[in-house]
Amino acid sequence: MSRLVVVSNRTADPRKSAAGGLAVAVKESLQQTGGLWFGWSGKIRSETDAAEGSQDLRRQTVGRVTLATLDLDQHDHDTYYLGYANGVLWPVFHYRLDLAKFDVQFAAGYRRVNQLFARKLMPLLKPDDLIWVHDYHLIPLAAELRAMGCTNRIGFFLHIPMPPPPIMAAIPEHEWLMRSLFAYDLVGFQCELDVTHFAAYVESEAQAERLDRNHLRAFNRTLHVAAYPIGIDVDEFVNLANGKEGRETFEAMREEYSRRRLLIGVDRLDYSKGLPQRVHAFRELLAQYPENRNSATLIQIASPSREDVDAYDNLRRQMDSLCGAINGDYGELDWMPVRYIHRNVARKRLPGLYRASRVALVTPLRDGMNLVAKEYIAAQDPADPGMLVLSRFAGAAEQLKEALLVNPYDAQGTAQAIERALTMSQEERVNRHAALLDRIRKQDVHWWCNAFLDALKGTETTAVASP
Ligand code: ADQ
Repeated sequence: MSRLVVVSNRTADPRKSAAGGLAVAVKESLQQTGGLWFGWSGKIRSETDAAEGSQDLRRQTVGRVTLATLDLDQHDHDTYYLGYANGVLWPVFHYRLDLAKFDVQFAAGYRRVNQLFARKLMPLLKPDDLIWVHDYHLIPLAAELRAMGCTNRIGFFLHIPMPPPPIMAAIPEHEWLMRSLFAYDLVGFQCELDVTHFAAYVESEAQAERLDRNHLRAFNRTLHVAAYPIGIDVDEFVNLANGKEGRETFEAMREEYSRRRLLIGVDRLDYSKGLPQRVHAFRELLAQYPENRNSATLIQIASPSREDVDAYDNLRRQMDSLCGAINGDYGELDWMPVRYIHRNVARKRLPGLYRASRVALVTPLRDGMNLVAKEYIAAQDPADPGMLVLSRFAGAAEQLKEALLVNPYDAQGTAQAIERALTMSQEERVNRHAALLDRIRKQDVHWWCNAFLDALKGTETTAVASP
C-alpha cells in the first residue's frame, strides 16, 4: 500500500477531534499507511534563526503518523499567508474583487514559500508515495515539486469555491496559477459548479481540450478533474450530540429558551459568510412577521478569524453595530432578539446547541461547501428535527436540496423562508430531514477521502516532469 503524504498550510494532531474536518478526514488513511503530514508550524522564525539561515523541519510522531512542520520568516508569513493567500486568493475565489489587494511582493512571497515547501518536502518522499495537497495556499506546489524531478502521483483539493473565468482573470498571475494546476494528476473541487468554472477558464484562456466530463488536456498534460463534496463524520457528530456535554447543553438551552423560538448561526467571522445580510434578514422577519417579536431569538456565534487582515476588522465593527441596533429597536426587558457571541464554542457543545434550535441560518454569500449545514442536520432529533435555511451560494446547496434554499442578498426572500421554516409542519420537517440525513451519511467524510484517493490511485503516473 502506498504511503499517504498530506500537505496543507497547517497540520493538526489527528488524534484530537477538535482538530476539525481535514484532520478527521485524513486521519484513517494516514494511520493505515504510516503517513506523513507536512505543513507550516504556525510559528514565525526568530530573527536570530533567520539570520543564521537555518530552516529546520520539526518532526513529531503521533501513532504511526509523522508530522513534519517548518517555521516561516516574518516577511514570508506577511506576503505568502496574509498577503497572497488571505489578501488575494481568499477574496477573489469568493468573488470579492473589491477586497483584494494585489501586490507583486505578495505573489513573490507566495511563490517563495511554495518553493520552500517543495525543497523541504522533496527529500522526505519515497518513490511510490501518494501526495495529497490541500487548498489555495499551495496551488503551485506540484509544479515546484515536478521542477525538482518529482514523478509521484499528486492530487490537489480546493476547499474554497472556484470563481468563473472573468473573476479569476482579475488576478494578475492567473495564467501561472491555473497552469500550475496541470502539474497535478487529479484536481478535486467541492461541487460541479466549480468544475464547470475551471473547465470554462482553461478552455477559453488556455485552449484546453475537454476530452470528457472529467478530463482536460492542455500544456501537454491530461488532467483529471472532478467534484468531491467534503462531508462530516456523521457518526462522530451523533455521538457528540448524545454525549454528556451535548445533552447538558441541549437541556440548558431548552430550559433557558422554553418560551422562545431559537435560531442559530455558527460561523467564523468572515465576510464570505454573509453575517450582516443575515442580521438584516432577521430584522426583516421581525418587521414583516410581528408574531415573532418577543419570541424569535437568533444566537449568532462568530469565532474570531484572521484579525490581522483589515477587512475582518471592518466586519467586526459592522456586526457590533447591526446587532446593537436590532436589540435597541426591538428588544424588551425580558427579550433580546439577537445574542451575538464573538467567540469559539467548544466543539462538544455545538451539537446540543444545534439540536435545541428550531432553525439554522447558514447563509454565506459564497462558500466552498459549509460544514455547519451538515453538522446541523446530523445533530437533529429525526422525530422532531429543526429546519435548515441554506444559501444557494454554498457548495452544500448542490447536495442539500431539501433544505430551504435562499438568496442571502435578498433580505425579504430570506425572511420569508425563515418564517416558513419556523412554521413548517412536523411531518414536512421529518420528511425533509430524513432525505438530508441520508445524503450526508452516504457522502460523509470517509466517502470523500476514499473517493478522492481511489481516483488519485487510478490516474496514470506522470510522464512529463513539468508542464
Ligand atoms: P470554513 O470556512 O472554516 O472552511 P466550514 O465548512 O463552515 O467553514 O467549517 C467550519 C468548522 O468550524 C465547522 O466544523 C464548525 O463547526 C466550526 N466552527 C465554526 N465557527 C465556530 C465557532 N464559533 N465555534 C466553534 N466551532 C466553530 C473551509 C471552506 C468551507 C469548507 C471547509 C471544508 O471555507 O467552504 O466547507 O473548508 O472543506
